[in-house]
Amino acid sequence: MIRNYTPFFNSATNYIIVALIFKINILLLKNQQFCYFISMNVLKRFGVSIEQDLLEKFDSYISLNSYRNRSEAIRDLIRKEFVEQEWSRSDEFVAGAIVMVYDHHKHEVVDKLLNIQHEYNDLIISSQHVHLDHDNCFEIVVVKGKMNKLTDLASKLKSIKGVKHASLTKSTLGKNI
Ligand code: NI
Repeated sequence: MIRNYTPFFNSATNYIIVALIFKINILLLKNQQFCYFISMNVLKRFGVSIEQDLLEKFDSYISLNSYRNRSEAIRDLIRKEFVEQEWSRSDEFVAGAIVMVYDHHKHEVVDKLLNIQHEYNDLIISSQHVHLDHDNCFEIVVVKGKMNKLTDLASKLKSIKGVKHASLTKSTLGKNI
């Protein structure tokens, strides 16, 4: 008995079917990614009830801060609240910047500032030093790490005699907002 055995990939029709299935799978995969991408960024609308007085104040705030519309201002306020929340949890990883002004002639201030920055070097991403005038220096230290360690570092820098001003700007790594 002669058996007419045809391997699966031996006919043109099978090639076309396999190619079509492959193409459909690729399209489905792309479509899923596309849907996922859209669902991550989709804008949702919701109604807000608010007292007229408060709304008028909010509208003044919007124009004062150059927002294009209320939605943009609300989004920013919500994100700001989330950043505040991150900074309220001591084990949260955050980012920020410490800004300082000091007189470099006074009380070995430069040595002390450098020693502390070396002590916390794992938190410091970069720093920039600007000579404001003959006496005054302006320094920005960009930091990233656990919230409690960043506040420790800022406090230590702030407390050095000769530092005229120091502030910590609290920002975020952006993953949770
Ligand atoms: Ni300087």
